[in-house]
Amino acid sequence: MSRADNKGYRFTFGPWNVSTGADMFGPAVRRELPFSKIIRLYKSLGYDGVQFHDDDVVPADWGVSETEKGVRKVKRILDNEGLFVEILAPRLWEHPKTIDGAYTSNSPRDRKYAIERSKRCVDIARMLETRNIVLWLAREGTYIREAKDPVTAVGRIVDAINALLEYDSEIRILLEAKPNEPMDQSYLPTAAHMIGIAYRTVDPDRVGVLIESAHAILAGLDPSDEMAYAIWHGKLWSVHLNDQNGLKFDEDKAFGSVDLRRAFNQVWVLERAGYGSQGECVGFDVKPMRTTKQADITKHLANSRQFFLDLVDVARSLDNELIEQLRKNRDYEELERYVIGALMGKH
Ligand code: XUL
Ligand code: MN
Repeated sequence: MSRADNKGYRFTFGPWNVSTGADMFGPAVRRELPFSKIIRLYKSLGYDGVQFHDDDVVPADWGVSETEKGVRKVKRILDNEGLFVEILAPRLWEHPKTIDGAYTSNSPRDRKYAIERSKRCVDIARMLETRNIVLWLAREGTYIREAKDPVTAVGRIVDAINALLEYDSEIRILLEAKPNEPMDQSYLPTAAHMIGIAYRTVDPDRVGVLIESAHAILAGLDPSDEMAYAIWHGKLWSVHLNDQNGLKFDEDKAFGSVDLRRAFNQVWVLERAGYGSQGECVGFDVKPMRTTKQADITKHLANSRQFFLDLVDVARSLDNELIEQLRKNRDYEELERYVIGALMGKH
């Protein structure tokens, strides 16, 4: 599929998005596809690049030379498929040493582990030729407020980001906010919190955000306004598009599958901002339904991309002069009819 089929956008997803359906209440319902098979699906699904966690590439406990060898092997597979790597993220929430958080753990030994593991993630990223490190601060928060000192915690997160910026002068940090899950409350629960600390790091120009639709919705915010806020700061460097049906666990539903108008507004804000012109990718973070059969394990990815492209068509079909006129006349009833009509294919 060419860039024209993708309407100028570059699409990415991570191997974890081809999931087996295991959840808190039950085991896998689909076979796990080996990495070599997942990688071969990308191009046929119309995707251009891959998002990785560090241990999607090589196991976290491998030594230096083993790691280098393993990463080179993955790079070869990617090159053969014509795929680039968009982002690398250290999976800091599964290790026994990150039970009480990573950068904000109360244990100095565990905080040290988290920084060392993140530096190793930077090394893997550089070998895979990406400068983009995503930090989803999964366990940086508390189950009970009294468990950690919240002021110290913010400082510790900034110190960790600084350590990575100083470790490699080329990398960029993309902070991914999520207000809860797995924690009861996360520190830095929204993109705006993240952008706030970005300016207090040693190199603010290398710290931005990745905004996930569902995470913004879980914070009670509209994802398109969150994206607009980051765009204004010049800090929207990636997105994880998906959808979410109300305030519950992070559902990672197919993009546009719950609220089409909310999805349209995300596409529209990205379109108007020329998102992608600086190399930014349209990433998805979506799960198949648990009921999905093995043969359909990638349908949610095909659908999410298609819904995005169809909404690009809607955005491009709008009469901007008419919209400005309706805004000027404060005729928002007519503006609503016009937008809903466009979404229903009426003009
Ligand atoms: C978790 C989530 C992560 C990040 C990458 O909710 O979204 O998969 O996107 O670590
Ligand atoms: Mn995500």
